[in-house]
Amino acid sequence: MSTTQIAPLKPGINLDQLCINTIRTLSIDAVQQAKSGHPGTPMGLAPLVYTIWNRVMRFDPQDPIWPNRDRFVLSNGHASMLLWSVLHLTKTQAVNAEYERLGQPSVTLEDIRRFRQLDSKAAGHPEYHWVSGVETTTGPLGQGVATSVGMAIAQKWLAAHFNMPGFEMFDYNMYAVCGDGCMMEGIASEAASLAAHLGLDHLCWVYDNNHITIEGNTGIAFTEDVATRFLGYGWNVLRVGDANDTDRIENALETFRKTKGRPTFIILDSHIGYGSPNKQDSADAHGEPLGEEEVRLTKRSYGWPEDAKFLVPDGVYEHFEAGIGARGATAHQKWTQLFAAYRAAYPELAAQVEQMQRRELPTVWDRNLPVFPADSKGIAGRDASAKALNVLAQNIPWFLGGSADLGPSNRTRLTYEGAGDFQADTPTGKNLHFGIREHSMGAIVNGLSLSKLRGFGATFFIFSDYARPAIRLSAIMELPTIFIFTHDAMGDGEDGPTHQPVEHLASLRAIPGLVLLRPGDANEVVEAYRYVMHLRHKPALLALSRQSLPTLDRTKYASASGVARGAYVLADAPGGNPELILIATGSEVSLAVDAHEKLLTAGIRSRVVSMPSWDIFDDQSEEYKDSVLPPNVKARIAVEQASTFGWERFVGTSGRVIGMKTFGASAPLKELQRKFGFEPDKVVALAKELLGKR
Ligand SMILES: Cc1ncc(C[n+]2csc(CCOP(=O)(O)OP(=O)(O)O)c2C)c(N)n1
Ligand SMILES: [Mg+2]
Repeated sequence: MSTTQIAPLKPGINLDQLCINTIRTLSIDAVQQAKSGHPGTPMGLAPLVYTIWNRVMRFDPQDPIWPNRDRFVLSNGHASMLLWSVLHLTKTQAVNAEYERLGQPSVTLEDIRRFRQLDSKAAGHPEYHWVSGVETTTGPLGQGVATSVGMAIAQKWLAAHFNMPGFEMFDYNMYAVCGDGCMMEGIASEAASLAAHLGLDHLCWVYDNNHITIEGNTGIAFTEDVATRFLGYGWNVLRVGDANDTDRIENALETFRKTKGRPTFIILDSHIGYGSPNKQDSADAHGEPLGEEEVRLTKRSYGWPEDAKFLVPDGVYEHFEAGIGARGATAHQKWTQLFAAYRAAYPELAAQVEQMQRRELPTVWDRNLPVFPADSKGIAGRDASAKALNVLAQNIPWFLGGSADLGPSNRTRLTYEGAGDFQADTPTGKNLHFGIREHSMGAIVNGLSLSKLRGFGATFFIFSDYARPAIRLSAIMELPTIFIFTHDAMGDGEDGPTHQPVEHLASLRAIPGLVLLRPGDANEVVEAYRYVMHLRHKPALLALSRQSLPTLDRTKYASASGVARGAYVLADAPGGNPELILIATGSEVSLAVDAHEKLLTAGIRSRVVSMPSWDIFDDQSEEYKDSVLPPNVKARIAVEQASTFGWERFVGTSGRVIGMKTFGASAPLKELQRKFGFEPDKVVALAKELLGKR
């Protein structure tokens, strides 16, 4: 490693201070070199992060995915240089997506020199799947703290499920650092309220009370009493009046660890840009380089060599090794020994721990998944989903979730005996109650996924808007989080336009990596779950109907297993060779089938393609795609009760789309179907028009 090794700056120098100033100056130098980034908060929070990492956290840099490690979340992700510095200084090791240790550091000094440059591990903000040791992606303010609540719920569940007398397999703590921005964001309030309700006493948030955001002093927009607010939620609120006082920080963290029954909130009074003679305590220190001259002046104030850049003085790596390195290795080793004894005593539970860590499924995960007989009346997507969920949750011990107060409507409640509710005094429960907090629900289920649980969150599809930033992060992080959204179209009828999604399918299909499925009947719902359960590094979103959908006769039409290919030929012209293709999703599949039967009777060779997932279909071979949508068949109609946006890619320039161009309306579903043209005869008429056969 190419470090500039210089002897300790002053004989007898305090090693703690040397490490803290190393974090500060690495941050300053990286931002200066990149000509972009946020130096001020790393300068202010270096003592905090140093104390948490080197004095308190049980984290083994040699194995950053050890299951019982303490978790550290930097919710004010713009201060990423804090994380890059400690990951580097602790020599945290890299792990790949297959959970193998690569024998190389997670963040090198070269990465830090190349902060914010292409392929550097030291990216602008902490990126979960990109850098080992980053527990969750942060940057959108508030997400990190809310995600930490999901991690804390996971810790409670894991402890309740796995710990046995004499075997404390899961007792880790969560530390989340956040700033004024996180405190202002609504998602943090939602999550804080739930965290206290659930008594998540392994959770500690440290609030960087520096009174500065981008536009200046927080006095311009944020004058609430944060301490009183958190007391009101039911948190244990502590204050540390001097962010440079590592002993007081350590004391507060010790109080946290001793506090039972509620989470801890530490208000840390700090100075953004600490040590910079002209920029300390000003918004100028927030998001731009200090400038060459100010860098010198600042280094002088730290007693640092003014010309040294990216300096890691002798003794610093060693001090981290003696601190977090030794403590983490010992704790990890003890845990590994304990786990060996645990495996002997509780082989099944131990096997579960191991499967979970690799995101594997138990061998019997799909036993008893329902198969639905043909039924013209059928059942609703949400009801088919309820049956699947209840089977999956019984087969997969670590599969759990809940709704944002819409469980009875979403049909996501796990009703089998023993499923239970997750509450402070019943932490083995598998029904989570998020309350009406969709945004934090999204972040919390991500937190469950990050903790290797298989979590789902549910609400009406329309309110995916309220959870969208967290859904997006699940995709960026490549987490197998499951979002179950019901009332996916006009089926919400009388509730009217505020409750009828229109643009949601299009906008969520636009999120890279998110697998969206809109199954067309009960058997497609089951097949959708079958597909989703195999995902290890992608989130999935199920858009399900509120109303009954006919269960198609699969002896007449193709098997629902076609869902696994995203789109499949459900019904075809006799002998194939269609002249027209109807493409439909979800509730419009049976409508397309009805139109298809009428077209056949009229002598038109039509084909129905059920397309539950654009995303999965996109991943199929060209050959398969062409077999479903033969390029020479230009007469195509897509039918979907949603914005027509994007369907051109499947119907082409000579095809048509029956979809929504406006918001919906408040009326019974039948009338809405008539008003907006979702009737078999409309499809038939359009088909004839397209083929010139009026
Ligand atoms: C949801 C969201 N909105 C806006 C931003 C842009 N942004 C980044 S940092 C910041 C100010 C944050 O202030 P604070 O948390 O006090 O951080 P400090 O300046 O003290 O480091 C803003 C508005 C963001 N990252 N996320
Ligand atoms: Mg601030």
